[in-house]
Amino acid sequence: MRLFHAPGSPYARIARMAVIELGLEDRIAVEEATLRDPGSVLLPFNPVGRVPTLVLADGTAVTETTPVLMVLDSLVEPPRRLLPGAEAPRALAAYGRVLGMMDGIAVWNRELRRPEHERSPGVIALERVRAARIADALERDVAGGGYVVRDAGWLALVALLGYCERRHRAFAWREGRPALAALFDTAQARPCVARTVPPEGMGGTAASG
Ligand SMILES: N[C@@H](CCC(=O)N[C@@H](CS)C(=O)NCC(=O)O)C(=O)O
Repeated sequence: MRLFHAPGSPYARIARMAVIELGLEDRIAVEEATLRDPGSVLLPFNPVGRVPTLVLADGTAVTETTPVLMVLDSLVEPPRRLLPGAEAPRALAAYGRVLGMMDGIAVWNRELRRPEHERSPGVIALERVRAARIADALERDVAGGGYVVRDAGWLALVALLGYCERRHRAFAWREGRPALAALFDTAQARPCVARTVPPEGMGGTAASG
């Protein structure tokens, strides 16, 4: 199996971290793909052209982070799975909350990558408020004992904060959020985190996500 990623993509980082956490490195080749590039190695497999994309042995290309995690989970014996099931709605809510913030940050970051005269101040303002609102909720969640289990929600949270830390500096996410900062800083020692740190930058180049 082949997992296509881009080094700067927080979504693809979740899948890359999952491969390491689940001990699947000998079964899945992790390969870099360019994005928004008509010559990308990814496009013959996946017309969507987004990462993460997991290409199975029979050529099936699974796109979108959550379906990719579902397949990865299926490759290991329970109880090692990362995605919470419907029987764990709080864990599902925690994962969804982080994905929602990631989507908003991605929109905000995309605006900032446009030439200044093409940016939408309204979109930026909305996403700035959304990000702060969710980050405040996450701070309360973490301070209250949430995001302790290393499941999909934890992986997504670390990938999200790592993206803000290195590729979306417009958002001062640490300010007033000591519990989130402590979780993120502690997580850096974990091999799945240490080995997938995104490059610094704004994102948006064909290769980087
Ligand atoms: N909803 C998708 C989002 C994935 C995504 O947006 N990936 C970005 C990189 S961060 C991408 O591949 N962008 C390329 C493009 O939009 O063409 C998921 O959950 O995987």
